[in-house]
Amino acid sequence: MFKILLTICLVLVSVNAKPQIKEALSDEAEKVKHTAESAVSEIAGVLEGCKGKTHTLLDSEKDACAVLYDHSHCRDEKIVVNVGYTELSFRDRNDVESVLVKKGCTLTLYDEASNDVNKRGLSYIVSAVGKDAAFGKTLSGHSELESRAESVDCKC
Ligand SMILES: [Ca+2]
Ligand SMILES: [Ca+2]
Repeated sequence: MFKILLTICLVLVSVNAKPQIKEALSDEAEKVKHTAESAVSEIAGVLEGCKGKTHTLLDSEKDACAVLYDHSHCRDEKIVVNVGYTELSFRDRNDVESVLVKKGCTLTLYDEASNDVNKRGLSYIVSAVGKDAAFGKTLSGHSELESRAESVDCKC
């Protein structure tokens, strides 16, 4: 879309403008183009946020099992959970939007928190079993418990 507008703009400029104006406009267009390209690569960086993501604690701590993030694409870390069952603090509940699971481990997210597994409601599993690196996933929608998890169970 931007490129089309830019093209139209440049065509109009080249048809009508005097040489000096044409040059000035062309400089402006170059700047706008550069800004737009930076924005595009920044967005791409965010969207690829979980890809190839690592975490020092997942690499160094034997018990560290998964990282929970406040936002999509593994942005804004909330907590690192260890192997076993963890109830999220009230601050972190219904707020997790992406996760990074240590290679060889499996994270189960639950809609509710309860010592009784049958009372935890809907669950969603993110598995990094068979992966050769940590596996990140953006939770998307109701069934993947986007911003809904209140407890997690992590196994390796
Ligand atoms: Ca959030
Ligand atoms: Ca919930």
